[in-house]
Amino acid sequence: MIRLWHVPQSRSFRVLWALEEIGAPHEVVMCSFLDRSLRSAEHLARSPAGRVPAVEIDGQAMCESGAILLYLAETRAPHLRVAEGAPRRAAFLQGLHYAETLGAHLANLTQQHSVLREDWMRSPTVMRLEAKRLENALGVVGPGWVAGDFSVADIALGFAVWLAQRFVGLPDRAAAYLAACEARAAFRRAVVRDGPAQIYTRDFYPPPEG
Ligand SMILES: N[C@@H](CCC(=O)N[C@@H](CS)C(=O)NCC(=O)O)C(=O)O
Repeated sequence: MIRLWHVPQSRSFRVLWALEEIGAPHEVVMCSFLDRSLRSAEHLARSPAGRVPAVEIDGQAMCESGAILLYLAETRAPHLRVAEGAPRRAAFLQGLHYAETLGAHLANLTQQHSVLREDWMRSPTVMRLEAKRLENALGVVGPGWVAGDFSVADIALGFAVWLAQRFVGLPDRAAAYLAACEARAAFRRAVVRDGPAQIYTRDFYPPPEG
């Protein structure tokens, strides 16, 4: 049995979506950023930085979403990855990791807009800069799947684009890519299972004027 520690709207959505694509038996442990549960000794043993996703899988603990996606594909869904030596391998790896180029901007924007509660804690400069950098980074995304066929790289990247629309207007190609992700039944099932909003309470967080 696979066990996933999950917080709604976080990177653990990637694993939830992958599990829906694969149809692997699993259990979801719903967690919260609002209590101290991710800082418990038990959780830190699974995820030393106290984050999600964390999984127990095949008798091991894993806590990096990209690594979990790749491991799931390798062990349970070879059709969702491009094998070593295959022609689209480079594109596959590139897409899987490019998701975290977007992820870095998304994490900064989330911290500025949502985690920091008081205006005086926030930096309008950082908010504008990160939104611009995110917009630029989205310019190369889509409209087709990363490596020809749908793969776990699209789960990593699709999640990032899904979040990005909360902070910037998506370029047309990225919007078409997101629409293709949202059309997948497994994505829609994962959205239903994601749980009540915990991080984002607004659809759009515009950069401050200036
Ligand atoms: N590189 C990790 C990052 C995991 C991560 O930062 N998760 C965030 C949610 S998206 C988290 O748990 N944050 C809680 C915290 O920083 O305390 C991955 O891709 O899984």
